[in-house]
Amino acid sequence: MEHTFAMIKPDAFENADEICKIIEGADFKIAEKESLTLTPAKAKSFYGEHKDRAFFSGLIEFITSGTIVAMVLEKENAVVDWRSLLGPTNSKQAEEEAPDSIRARYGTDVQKNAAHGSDSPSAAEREIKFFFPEFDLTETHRTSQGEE
Ligand code: RTP
Ligand code: MG
Repeated sequence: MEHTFAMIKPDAFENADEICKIIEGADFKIAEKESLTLTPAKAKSFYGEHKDRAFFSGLIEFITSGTIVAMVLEKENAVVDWRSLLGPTNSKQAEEEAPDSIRARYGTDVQKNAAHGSDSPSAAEREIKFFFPEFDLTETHRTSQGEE
């Protein structure tokens, strides 16, 4: 069973419950879920790979502007399947190419794009540990958040 890291960004926080229903409807288990507001330091560390990009300061301002929901998703092929459910990075492009995707439905543009997904299994491991240091990646957590 594979795990990936998902984050609902501040622009879509008001739609978080609806997005979680879509995630579970697509056969993912939400193994961990936590709402929080990122500090600028934590946001810069999380998005460190983009530190030299022109959009970095705008990204940090956006991602720290409100509450986010950090989640661990569990499913066969979780990394690729979650990126596919998200759609293209740019929500405007997503509206054209993948109108049912989460970024098409809940995002606005190339920055305000509703949600994040790890882009590889190694990124997933790093990002899960970043938010949930105690999480056991070797275990299968068959129940959704709130159930036991
Ligand atoms: P993410 O990491 O959030 O899942 O998105 P991604 O892989 O599809 O895109 P990435 O290249 O990793 O970019 C990270 C986030 O930075 C913002 N961004 N702004 N203004 C811009 O041109 C621009 N480009 C990217 C987006 O919020 C993007 O998701
Ligand atoms: Mg990325």
